[in-house]
Amino acid sequence: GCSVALQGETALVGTIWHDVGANANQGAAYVFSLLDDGSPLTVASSTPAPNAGGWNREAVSITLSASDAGSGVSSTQYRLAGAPHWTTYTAPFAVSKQGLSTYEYRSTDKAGNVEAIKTLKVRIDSTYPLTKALGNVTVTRGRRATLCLRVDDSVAPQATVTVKIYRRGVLKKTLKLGLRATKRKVKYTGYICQLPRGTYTWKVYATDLAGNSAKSPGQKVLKVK
Ligand SMILES: [Ca+2]
Ligand SMILES: [Ca+2]
Repeated sequence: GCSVALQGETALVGTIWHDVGANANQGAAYVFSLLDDGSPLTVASSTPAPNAGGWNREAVSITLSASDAGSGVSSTQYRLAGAPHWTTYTAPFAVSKQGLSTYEYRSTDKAGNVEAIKTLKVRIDSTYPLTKALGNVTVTRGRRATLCLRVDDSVAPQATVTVKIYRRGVLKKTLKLGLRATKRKVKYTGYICQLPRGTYTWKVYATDLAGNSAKSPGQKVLKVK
């Protein structure tokens, strides 16, 4: 006898003619079972797509697309990571929870091969940060100023912070503080002040990881003497 390994979606029915005793050319039909030992492949995508840091500013729709080179996809399932039960995927589903949601998903083919579980992380932040300047500052020209500030955000653990210094509404200096942890005081001492003597206003701007910017920057007075 012989065995034949086939991968494919098309059933194969063969007719093999062979001699059986005196009755030459007696026919016998054989049905070959198709071999499928490959798992399906599922790809998850978010609409709208997240930004480069993996964040969305609004609810997203999750699409699971499955394919199988052998017997074909039987079902696709998903669940929140750690949840006891799988949900059968039938159509794109919405995620609107603020913060991080981790989903697991997988597909099964018609031969019973189960795909290894994959993970999808969805990060949503729809709120803008709040900024505070924590005190008026006095600095001698040519010396370091100490600027104390704070950024609060209900979701984002970090925000990109910028301080802008104005005189009578005219921007005189921009200080880029980069990514800073939210919900804690920031004491910035990196600015050597070369502004002319006088009274200024310093304002704190922040943009969270999803791209939401503070609406009304916190501000205090800066005196250069
Ligand atoms: Ca397969
Ligand atoms: Ca936020």
